[in-house]
Amino acid sequence: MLSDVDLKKKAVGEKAVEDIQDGMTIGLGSGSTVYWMLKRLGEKVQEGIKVSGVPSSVRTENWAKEFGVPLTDFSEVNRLDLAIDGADEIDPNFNLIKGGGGSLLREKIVNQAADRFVVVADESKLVEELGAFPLPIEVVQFGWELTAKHLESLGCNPELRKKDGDVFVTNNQNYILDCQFNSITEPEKLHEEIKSLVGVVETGLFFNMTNQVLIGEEQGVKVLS
Ligand code: ABF
Repeated sequence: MLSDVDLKKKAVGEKAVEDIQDGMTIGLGSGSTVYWMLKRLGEKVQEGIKVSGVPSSVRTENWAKEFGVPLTDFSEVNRLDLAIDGADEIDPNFNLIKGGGGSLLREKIVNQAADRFVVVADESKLVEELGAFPLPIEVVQFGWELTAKHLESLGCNPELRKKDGDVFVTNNQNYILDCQFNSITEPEKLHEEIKSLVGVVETGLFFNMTNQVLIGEEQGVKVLS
């Protein structure tokens, strides 16, 4: 039995597939809403649509294989027609916090390679201002303690992400520091400040990238563009 939130994720993930045309190359995002997009896309492949996707995480790659979505990579394509991905927070200017699932680096690479980037989310992800969700920052393992100290000077309290009691390691063999900023009024400025710190690989701040947001809500799917 699917929960109300899962039903909203399913509806919005499936809705996003309606934009996918025969012959497209697709950026395949990560997360539980994208799961439903992949499941529906697999059904369309069964019905005969020809697509190929670049996965933004190993988990997405495994789901795509499970659902029969053909895969490609950046050795074969250098542009994507459309990327579809989830988010942890979405502000009114379509600035995003992403990375709750630990895949932010590949997500940003994939989403930036797309001509159109569509975010799929349940209504709980809509916020007036970014920051309540701790900002995920991918850092190299070497000297992460020093990188955390530098981040503290920017006004957050970095937490090394753990999973099942062990330190979480990303698909790129890096660590994630989750940084609670509470209020992020200038995402681009904060992103640049963080990226200037040696040891930082990428931040979970996504701006000037999102073309459309599909929101799953009680009444159905709302399209924000
Ligand atoms: C992914 O979607 C991540 O960036 C993010 O953590 C996740 C959250 O979305 P969902 O609620 O669909 O799991 O892209």
